[in-house]
Amino acid sequence: MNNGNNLAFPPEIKFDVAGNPRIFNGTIDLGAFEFLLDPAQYGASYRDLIPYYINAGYNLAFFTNHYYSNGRFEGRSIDSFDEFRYIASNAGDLIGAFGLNGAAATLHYLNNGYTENRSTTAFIPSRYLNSYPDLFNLFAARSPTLYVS
Ligand SMILES: [Ca+2]
Repeated sequence: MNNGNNLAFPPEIKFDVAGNPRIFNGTIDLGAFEFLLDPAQYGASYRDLIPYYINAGYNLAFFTNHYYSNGRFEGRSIDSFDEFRYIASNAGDLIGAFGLNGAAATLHYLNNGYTENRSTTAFIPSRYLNSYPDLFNLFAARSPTLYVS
């Protein structure tokens, strides 16, 4: 508590997820709710929001503002974007460019991949596992409901 930087948060956001004042005793409280929101992950999760982010000059604060002013009331998830599936779905160039850097890949989707109409779901994990018996036996046996399609 009281460890946040007031300048790092948009001033129009005055309440946290629970509806409590974000600035208390003069300093923003860094509660669990604030730690959870990654504006890039939130934004990449919702294609309908990305055009507004672009119109806002590729400003990630748009997503933060949207979540606190609208998204949380609409029941939107803070992160349903699978950045590694995005990388695998564009394996031709993105594996080489990003490897396992999911944060960079997420920004790539927001800043380029969306307008380039890149797929986020072309890679089908269950199909991949079913193609390789050794992988299937290793992973699917552990979580059959996850991997058997
Ligand atoms: Ca994610």
